[in-house]
Amino acid sequence: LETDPTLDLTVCDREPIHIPGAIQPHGLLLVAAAGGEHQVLAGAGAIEARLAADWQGRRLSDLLGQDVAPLLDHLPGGLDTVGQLPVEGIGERFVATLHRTGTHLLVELEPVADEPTSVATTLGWLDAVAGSFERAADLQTLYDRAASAFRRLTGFDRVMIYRFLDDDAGQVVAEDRDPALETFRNHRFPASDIPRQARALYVRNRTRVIPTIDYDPAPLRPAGFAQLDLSDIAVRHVSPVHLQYLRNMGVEASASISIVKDGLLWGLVACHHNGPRRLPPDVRSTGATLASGLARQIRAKEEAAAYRERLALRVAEDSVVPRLNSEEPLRAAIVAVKDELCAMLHADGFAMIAGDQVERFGRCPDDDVLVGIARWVRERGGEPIATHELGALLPIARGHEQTASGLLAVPLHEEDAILLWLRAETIETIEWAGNPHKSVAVEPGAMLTPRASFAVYTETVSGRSQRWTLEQIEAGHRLRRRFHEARQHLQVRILNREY
Ligand code: BLA
Repeated sequence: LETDPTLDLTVCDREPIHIPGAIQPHGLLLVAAAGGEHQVLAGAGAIEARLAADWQGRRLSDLLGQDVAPLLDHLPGGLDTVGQLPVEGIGERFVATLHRTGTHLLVELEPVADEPTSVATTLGWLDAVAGSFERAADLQTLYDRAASAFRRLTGFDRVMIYRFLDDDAGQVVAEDRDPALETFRNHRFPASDIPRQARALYVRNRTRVIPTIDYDPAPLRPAGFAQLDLSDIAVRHVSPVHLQYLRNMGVEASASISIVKDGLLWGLVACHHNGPRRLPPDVRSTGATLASGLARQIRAKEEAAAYRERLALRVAEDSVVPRLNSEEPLRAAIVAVKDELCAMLHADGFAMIAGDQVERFGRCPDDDVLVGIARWVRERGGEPIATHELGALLPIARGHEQTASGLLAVPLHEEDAILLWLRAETIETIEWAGNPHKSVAVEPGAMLTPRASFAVYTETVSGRSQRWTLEQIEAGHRLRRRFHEARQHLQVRILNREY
C-alpha cells in the first residue's frame, strides 16, 4: 500500500488535540462559571473520592477552601492564570492552578509532595546554573550544560536538547542519560513527529508532562462539556497517536519544556523516563524559567559568533580592497588578490569571468561550465546569488557537484565581469531515528499510527556544499560595492592626472 505523505501530515496536523474531552487521571479538573458565585458546573477525574463527595453546583471557593475572588481581581496585567494555590484534598494535598477563559474558570488540581523544594534553594540553584550557561565558551558547551542541568532538575532517565531545523524536522544536539540507555545524540526526527498544532500549543504552554502512558482518560462530566477547549490545561489528555509513539519508543513517562527564542519554538528539552514519573508544578516553573535563560544565552552566543565572523570578514576586505586601487587592468588587479578572496569566504575554488575570458583558481569545473554559470547569473538579473545546491537550480552544473555544489556569484559593475566563489560537495550523513519515510502508516479504516521502529536509519545527502552564512553573503554584496568605489577613485585619479 502506497502512503501519501501530504495526506499523512495534514491528518496529523488536523487532530484537535486541544479538545480531547478528557484529562489524565493523576489530576482533577473543575469547570466553574466565569461570573457570579463561580458555581462549579462540570469536572473530570476522581473528584468525589479525592476532593469532595458532592461538588456539582457548589461554589468554587467552598470547594477549594479559600475565596478565589481576590485572586482573580489581582491577576497581573495580561495574565489569565493563577498558579500554585495549596488545596487540602480528602487524603492528599493538591496544588491548584486557575485559568480564566472567556466563558469559564478552569481549575486544575495536581497532587504534590509534602515538602516542595524551598524557594531559596531553587533560586540559588537557578542562579548557579544561569552563571554556568553564561560562561559556556560556545553553543555546544551550552547545550551540553543545559542537558545536564535539566536532568538534575527533573531526575528523568534521559534528557535531550532537541532543536528544530529549517524544515521542522529536529535533531538531538545534546543529551544526558542513564549510561545503560542507548544514545539518541545527533539523531534526526521528522517534522511529523510533533505536528504543527502541537508545536503551536508548546509556545503557548511551555511545559507538557505525561507522567505515565498507561492510564484511562478521565472524561469531562457531564458529557455536554466534552467540547471544552483544554489548551491551557496541564493535565489535558494526550493524543492517542502520541501515546502509541512513546510506547513504540519504550518510554513510560515524558516531559517537554519549550525553548522559545524570539517568540518562535527553537526547540524542546525532551525528557524520558522508563517508569512513571511526575514533574510537579513548582519544578515545571523552575524548568520554564531555566529554559528562558537558556534561550537568551543561545541568542547571545549566536550574536557573538556572528559579530566575530563579520569582524573577520571586514578585516579581510580591508586588506584586499586598497590593492584594487592599483592602476593595473581589472583582471590583473583581481588576480593579484585571488588567494585572499578565495580564502576569506571559505571557498574551494574562485573564478572570474569577463566576456569569454576565464581566470580560475583552486578547485573549479571546466571553463565551459564556468561560462555557463556566469551566463545564468546574468540572465537572472545580474544580482549576487548564493546557493549550497547549485545542481538543483542549474542543469549544466549537474555532474560537477564535486567542484561546484556551492556558488556565491557576484557580478561586478565593471567590464561585465562576474566573480564566482565555488564550494565542493560535502556528503552529509543523517542518522534518522527510524526511517522517516515510514513515519506514518495509514491503511483504509485503520487508526493513524506512528512508526514502530526508532533504530538508526542512515541517509546520505549529496549535491550540497556547506551553506553560505548570512555574513558571507553580505560580504559578497559589500565587496561588489567597494570594488566599484575603488575602481572609480582610480578612474578619477587617472583623469585628473591626464587633465
Ligand atoms: C507530541 N511528539 C510530541 C512531543 C514530543 C514528540 C517531544 C511533545 C509531548 C511530549 O513531551 O511527549 C516527539 N519526542 C518526540 C521527539 C523526540 C522525543 C521527536 O523525545 C526526540 C528526541 N506523532 C507522530 C505522528 C503523529 C504524532 C505520525 O509520530 C501524528 C499523527 C502526533 N506528537 C503527536 C501529537 C502530539 C505529539 C498529536 C501532541 C501530544 C499532546 O500534547 O497531546
